[in-house]
Amino acid sequence: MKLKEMPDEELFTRGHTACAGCGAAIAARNLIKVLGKDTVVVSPACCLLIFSATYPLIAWKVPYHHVAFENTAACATGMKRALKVRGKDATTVMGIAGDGGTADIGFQALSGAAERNEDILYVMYDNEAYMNTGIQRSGSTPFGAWTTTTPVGKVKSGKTTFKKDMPQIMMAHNVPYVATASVGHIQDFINKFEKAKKIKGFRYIQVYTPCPTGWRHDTSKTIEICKLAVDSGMWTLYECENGKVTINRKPKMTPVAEYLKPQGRFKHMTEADIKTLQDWVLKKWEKDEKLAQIKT
Ligand SMILES: Cc1ncc(C[n+]2csc(CCOP(=O)(O)OP(=O)(O)O)c2C)c(N)n1
Ligand SMILES: [Mg+2]
Repeated sequence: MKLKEMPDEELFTRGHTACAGCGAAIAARNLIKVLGKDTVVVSPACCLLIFSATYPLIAWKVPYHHVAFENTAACATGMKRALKVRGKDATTVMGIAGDGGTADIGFQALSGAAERNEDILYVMYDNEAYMNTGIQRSGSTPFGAWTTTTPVGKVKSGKTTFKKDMPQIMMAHNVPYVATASVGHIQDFINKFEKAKKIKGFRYIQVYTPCPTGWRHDTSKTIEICKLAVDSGMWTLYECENGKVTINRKPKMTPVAEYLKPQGRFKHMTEADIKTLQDWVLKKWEKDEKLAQIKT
């Protein structure tokens, strides 16, 4: 489906309370248009819950289930199996959680569901920290980033370890579909959700969703930052279909410093810190590119 062919009807409606410039809200609005009405959403505590589904108000026009922080993938599994028993196998069941609820706290349920090849779509929207509770670092926070639990001080400044490579961890589960997407590359985003909707078995999409509040950037710069993330190689747009990896957009290898500049969370970083991150990006790209060369 081309962007201009997207239905006008909104299934994630106005009236939600996301911050201006919130990448997660852009993701929710677009992905549910692609998945359509016959979708059940399963989601734990995260910003998305707080801004779109706090009783008695809800922005979703499809069934929405709030579950515990640890068990999104397990609950989505149960939901899908129950629907199947009732003859509603065509319904898409989507678990959607933040990076904290996916890469850290919900990981064991996620890994189990993936290994069993449950017939669900799991979406991690990646704003690179626990935002809803006040910007704490997660396994998905990048090197150098300030968060309230990786403060800037005299001894250490920002996160001292690197971002967990969740897409490749998910690929190692040998599931039918793993992809990364970004709200700044909407056509690619649409293509991936369309594809994921049609595939049977476990599907995982990790979406890059800037957070102006936590990343300390201007609310008008969300999409610009998405482009810089992909151009610099900080975020690889790729997909893995039954083990075959395709790179969807080759990074221009714009210096990572350009990506860091508009974001207050990186402003304390020294030249040495930036070099450490730049070296990591180059290595990461080398690894991603090699994956795409593997013949299946
Ligand atoms: C077991 C458990 N631990 C902690 C919390 C508190 N909590 C709710 S949301 C949240 C942060 C969520 O972070 P993330 O999953 O990245 O989503 P975001 O808020 O960034 O959108 C935390 C720690 C909880 N609800 N349940
Ligand atoms: Mg988060």
